[in-house]
Amino acid sequence: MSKPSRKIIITCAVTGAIHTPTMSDALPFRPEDIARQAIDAAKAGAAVLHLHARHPKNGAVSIDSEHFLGFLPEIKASTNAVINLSTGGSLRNTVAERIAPAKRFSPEMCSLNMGSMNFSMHPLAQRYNKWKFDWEEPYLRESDNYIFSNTFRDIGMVAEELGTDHRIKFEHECYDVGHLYNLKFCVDSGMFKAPIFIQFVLGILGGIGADLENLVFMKRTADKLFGDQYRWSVLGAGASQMSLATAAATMGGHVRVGLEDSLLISRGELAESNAQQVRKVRELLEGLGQEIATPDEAREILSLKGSDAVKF
Ligand code: KMH
Ligand code: ZN
Repeated sequence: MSKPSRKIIITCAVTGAIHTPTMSDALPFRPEDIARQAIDAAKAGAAVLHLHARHPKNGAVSIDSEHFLGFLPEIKASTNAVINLSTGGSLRNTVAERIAPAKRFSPEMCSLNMGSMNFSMHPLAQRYNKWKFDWEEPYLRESDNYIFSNTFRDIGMVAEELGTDHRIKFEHECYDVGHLYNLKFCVDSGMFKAPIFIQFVLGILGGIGADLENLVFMKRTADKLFGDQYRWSVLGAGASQMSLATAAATMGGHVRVGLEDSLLISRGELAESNAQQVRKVRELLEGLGQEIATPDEAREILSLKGSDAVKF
């Protein structure tokens, strides 16, 4: 069985690549706004900040290292939070292109998506008829025809170029039960060292649905495959965010919130910031008697290399 850690790591995923500026004024895309919201989220209790870049002018998703440079140094200077860079920030780019920022900045953590899949946001396009920027509607509509490609060869390359060469710890994004078996194959092949850190991703169109039975099934499968050699967290997309986070925490897991995964603070009500979501989940968990991990405690739980080993 996976060993429940005493303290709970809150990850905050600040902006992502799913939502677009029309959907919420709170979604940060200018570097100064990404930095401010990330710093506020850390102050509110997030030990890990999962970060994507955006084009500063129009919020289009970006994997350009220069765009990351617009906020990484400021966040590092103002917080002790663990920085986790996304390697999944674009459905249109190869994995080799997607890992370029992580190779340059060598953060403590990176996401690593554990399988190829449909990953579609096209139903979101129907909810809006006026857009802030021209790129948003086609970006969402065309996602019904993209494959989010993360082959075994891709995963092997990321393991070597980021894991081995840079000692980066992965947030293994598992969107379905098959992804846990992909991960098991990779662990058995010697690609990753224990404790591995699994993010159960529930509620993406293309992956497993966001409900408690599925979370229990994912966890039971991971227990069977990895025993006590893994730590885990849950990301519930959209309205399931807070209820699945609370369930995960009571089941011995860690939690992820943030505007990347949900724009809401409660059903039908937009969040005003990432920090508001962090404060809410923190209050829910502390109300249940749980303790929240500091960044240094998260480093210990996940066996991270430390913030002095990053390159930004
Ligand atoms: N956007 C989430 C559903 C990544 O950045 O690599 C998954 C994610 C992927 O965070
Ligand atoms: Zn992400």
